[in-house]
Amino acid sequence: MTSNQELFQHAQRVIPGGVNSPVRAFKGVGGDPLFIAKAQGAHMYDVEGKAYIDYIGSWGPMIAGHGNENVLAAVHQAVDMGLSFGAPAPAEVTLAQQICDMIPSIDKVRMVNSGTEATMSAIRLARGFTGRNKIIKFEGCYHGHADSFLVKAGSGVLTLGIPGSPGVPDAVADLTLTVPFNDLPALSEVMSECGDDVAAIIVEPIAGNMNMIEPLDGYLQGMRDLCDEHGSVLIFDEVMTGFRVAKGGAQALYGITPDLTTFGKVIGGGLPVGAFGGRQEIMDYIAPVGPVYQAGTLSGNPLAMAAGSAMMKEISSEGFYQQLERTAQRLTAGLQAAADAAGMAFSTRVQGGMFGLFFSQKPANNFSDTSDESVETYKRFFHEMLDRGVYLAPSAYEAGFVSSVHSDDLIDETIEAAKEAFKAL
Ligand code: KE4
Repeated sequence: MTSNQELFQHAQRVIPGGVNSPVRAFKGVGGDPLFIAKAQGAHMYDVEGKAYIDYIGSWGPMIAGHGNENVLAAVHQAVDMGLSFGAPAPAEVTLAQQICDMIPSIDKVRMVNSGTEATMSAIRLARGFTGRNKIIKFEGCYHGHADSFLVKAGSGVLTLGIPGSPGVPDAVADLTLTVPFNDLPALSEVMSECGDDVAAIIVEPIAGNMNMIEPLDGYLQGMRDLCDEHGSVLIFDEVMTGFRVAKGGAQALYGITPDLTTFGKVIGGGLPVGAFGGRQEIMDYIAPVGPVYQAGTLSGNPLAMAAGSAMMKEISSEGFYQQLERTAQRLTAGLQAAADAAGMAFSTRVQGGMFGLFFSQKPANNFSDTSDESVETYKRFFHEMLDRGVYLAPSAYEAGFVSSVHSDDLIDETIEAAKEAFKAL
């Protein structure tokens, strides 16, 4: 049996950092990553055979648990029909129709292969549709790794972007304005300065990449109003919140209609799928109907479409979200009670099957609210829980996820582990 350590040493020789996505490397919590051999239900099993109750769920897709029999059956059936055609296939139409039926703001949707592709394409579409170049994003929100998003707030009112990563040209970063999340006056000020040059405002309607931060009352409506006032496209990046916080996503939860929405994760059922969609007037600007080019060899891949379509059926089953919310609330209430009993400064947030854990008396409302001390405490908590067979997000800046197969017994087992972990901190 190859150990986690042996695998990690080999992986680092042939893959940068030994991982194919940075967060997996445990840099956010310290220590070395585990290599997962298999996953079933609410559990993952590392290559040394140790079981973990899984609260990342592949960062959101595994909302019906690992190895859901209906999703697997759909993929097995599709495998025998062919792996990829590079030509239209019925499954693409099925999934597109399901998304249009479930999300009222969407008339048409284009499939891609990742959340990054979805947000990158949505920004290009908004620029093509408006003829403008500037975009606005929010500090602490993550929209994938396209150049336009790897930008941090510059100084000054206009918060002109500066590259957030080597390799992002200044010329690109200059077009991205970054504003604090949940600060409507700051957004209004920027829009009053240059709103008529802003192609789009892109936002995670619930920010899940700086832990879990919900919009303050009126914030999203204010954003909607500013876009209407200046003719900018409002893009809800629901790659994480879509079909996760509610069946209709965050836009259903808050009753706000974006112009475009991006998806990923759940809609692929675990296979590589992203999508962007919105009202027909904008979506018909995309090639081949319109002039904005966007393409992909594996977009609409038949296996991925089969998995995604089966997943859409799964989450549409009676009572799916009521049970998911009950499970997540049982978890967060139990963790809060355990933390209180241990005298820990601790708070939580929960919506649908998504939750955030904060080592502070109250949850954060924006990126700057997160203290170094709370991050350090989270790191220790992560390892205390991992040692007890509970796999949380390996970063204090991530949200957590439950699935429909996280039973009450597994939630209670998690809470018992937390009682010991809090004492050990
Ligand atoms: P992908 O390109 O990783 O499929 O999606 C990018 C993306 C876009 N928008 C939002 C709101 C997202 O959360 C993401 C990706 N989420 C991270 C987890 N916070 C993926 C995990 C990773 O980077 O490995």
